[in-house]
Amino acid sequence: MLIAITREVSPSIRQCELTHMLRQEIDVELARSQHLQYEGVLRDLGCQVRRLSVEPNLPDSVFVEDTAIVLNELAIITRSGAASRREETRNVAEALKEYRTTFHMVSPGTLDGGDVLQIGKTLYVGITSRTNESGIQQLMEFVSPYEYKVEPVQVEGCLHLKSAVTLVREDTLLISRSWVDTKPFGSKEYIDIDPTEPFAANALLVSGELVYPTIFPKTLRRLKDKGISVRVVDVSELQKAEGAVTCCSLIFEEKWPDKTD
Ligand code: CIR
Repeated sequence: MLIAITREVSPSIRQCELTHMLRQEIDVELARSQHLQYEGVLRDLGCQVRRLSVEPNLPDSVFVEDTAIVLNELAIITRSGAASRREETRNVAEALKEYRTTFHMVSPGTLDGGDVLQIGKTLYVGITSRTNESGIQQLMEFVSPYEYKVEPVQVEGCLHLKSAVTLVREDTLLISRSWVDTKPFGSKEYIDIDPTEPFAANALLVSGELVYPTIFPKTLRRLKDKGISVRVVDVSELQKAEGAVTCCSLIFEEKWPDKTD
């Protein structure tokens, strides 16, 4: 069984952090209904959605992906590069304790989950305004006993590594080459986003199905032309908060036999 941890959209989402986008009016009710539809798609794809309680004073708390890295063997509670987001980890950590042994990142390390792209036993980690060297070093120390490899990746011009590149099928990456180079990822198949849709590289792969925003029709066509099966969701209001489809959930296998406590 796959678990998807999510959190209701905060009523304060209009005060969200923005780094590379201009502030636009967010329709909070519409954001909530889009988020419900997103959760519905995750359920359709076999996830048991576990929704955490709303955090009225944490504007970005719907973006749970940034608060933790969940691997089969362990979970790491991150320390966001945005000070306003550090409180978000509290009840995510509580929830994750039921499923995994958890480790906590500490100062001066910072890392956002949006900067970690897992491909098998390799964790590609974006070096961004949210993720620093100490965060990457701590991540390496937590995961190396389990034989994961951590590969730092330079990212320029966008918020997170997964704003620039995501896995859309085994060995196939959807990429914005103006924000990240293909070199660190080696010999994979690459699908380039349509250049008129700069935010189009963020896609969420769940059980072999791709969850993808409605508002990038040209890139969507490129995915379909490559034979990729896509479930579209309208997350336009969440995109105004510089979020997209990976950032609204933490998805993992419920049971992992090696959990020690
Ligand atoms: C932030 O700037 O932290 C939020 N407004 C957006 C976070 C999106 N997170 C993600 O894509 N992993």
